[in-house]
Amino acid sequence: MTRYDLVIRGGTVATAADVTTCDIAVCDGRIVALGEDLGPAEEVIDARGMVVTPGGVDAHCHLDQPTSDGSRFADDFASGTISAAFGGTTTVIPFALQMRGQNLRDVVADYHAKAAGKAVIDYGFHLILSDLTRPEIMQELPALIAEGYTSFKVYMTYDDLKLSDRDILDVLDLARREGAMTMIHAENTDCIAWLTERMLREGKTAPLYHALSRPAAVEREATHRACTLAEIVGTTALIVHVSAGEAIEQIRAARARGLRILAETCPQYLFLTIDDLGGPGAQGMKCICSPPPRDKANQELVWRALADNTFDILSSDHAPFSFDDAAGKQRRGPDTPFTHVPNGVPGIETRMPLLFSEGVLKGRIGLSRFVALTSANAARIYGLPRKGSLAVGADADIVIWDPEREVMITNGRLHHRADYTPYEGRMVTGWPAVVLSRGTVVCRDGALLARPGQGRFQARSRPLTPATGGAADGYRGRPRG
Ligand code: DUC
Ligand code: ZN
Ligand code: ZN
Repeated sequence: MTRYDLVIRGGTVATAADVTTCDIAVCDGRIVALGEDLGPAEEVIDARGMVVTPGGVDAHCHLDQPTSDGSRFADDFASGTISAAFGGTTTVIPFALQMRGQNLRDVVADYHAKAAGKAVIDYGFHLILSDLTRPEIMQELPALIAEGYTSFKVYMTYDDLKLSDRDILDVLDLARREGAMTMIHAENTDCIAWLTERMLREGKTAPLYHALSRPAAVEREATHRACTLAEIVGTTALIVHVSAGEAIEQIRAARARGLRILAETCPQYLFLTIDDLGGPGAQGMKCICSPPPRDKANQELVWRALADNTFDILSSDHAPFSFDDAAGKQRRGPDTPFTHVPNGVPGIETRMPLLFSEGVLKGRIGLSRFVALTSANAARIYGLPRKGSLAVGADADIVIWDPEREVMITNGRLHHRADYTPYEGRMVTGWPAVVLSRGTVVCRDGALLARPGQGRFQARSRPLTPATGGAADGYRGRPRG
């Protein structure tokens, strides 16, 4: 009789396809059986009364990313991945940022050095392409894609990152030829610059004006343009951090025209609103991110699009800057104009618990949809076939949730290095009790059991369609000819 390394017994086991009650057996870091009364095993975890899901895949987060304005991201690959793990995420795909003038080989080498010896969970890298002026940049991309960097992000705004539409067409075309995925940050840069200048002339520098300088129309126009560029090239693209109903409409309209546009949203668009930017004194800076949180009506539209399969992925866009820090939000003190406040909110640890509590337990989405949004779809879209699933052969990246645990989110209980959470004081129900990465317990009941360096780089394959809203598995029948 097989003796397993581990059996997780009797949990409510949820995948993107279904929910059932069974045991899960693990050997050598992989799932080897699902069924009833599995055993014997070296270790048994009693999961009766618990919910068991694949470990989360956070496909949009910023760790140890260089900046060009003297601000500093609070998390490196140690604190960022520890925080992710405590929140149920077992794979992260942060960005390897190309600073202008850098060649991509150097970028990738830098990020491997940042992550190796630090990450407690598995990781891959998306490339941020900010400079295509030298022909070598585009020439080195096919080899990098073949080596497992199968996705890249392009920006339509930010002076030090943005590409022209023409450059984005080139990137999309290369992605089409090579089978890679392009992620697009869709905001109209000239509109933002024009509105910002007008606000500064009028002395409007408080955090709230950050949101007013980037209204939904700015995102709507850029989303339309991003879809159009993908249409012209005849390829797919993924619109990241969608925040507004008007942008959601563009995505639906593009799909109705037959385009394969994928879409991501983030907790800040489900749980924060523009009112959070208008808080007292400097507090509103804590919620400055781009695109900005919108009003209540837009928040509701984002929830609906999450439930009706418009969104494929929920990522954190974890971009942690401390509040009380000269290299963080208040770079020029409490009156720092919004134009000098680094953009981003921390959220790598709260992403899954917030959606579990307010999405699943409040009946807005089902458990399978939760799995699709937080792990399965990202695993397929970004080429991680062993992640995001509880099938035989998958990596044993598993979260055992205590679905009844009531937790007040406070910064003190989180593990990122930012000095605040935008969700301070919020009550949630359900929290990860045990988190496993490739069969090894990373966190159990609030204790970290992993050592830095345990996480492995994941060379990613080419994208597949998401588990919901398309052919899920890439199976095309028996190979012919
Ligand atoms: N917006 C981004 O595009 N990236 C990081 C954080 C943010 O708010
Ligand atoms: Zn972005
Ligand atoms: Zn981002």
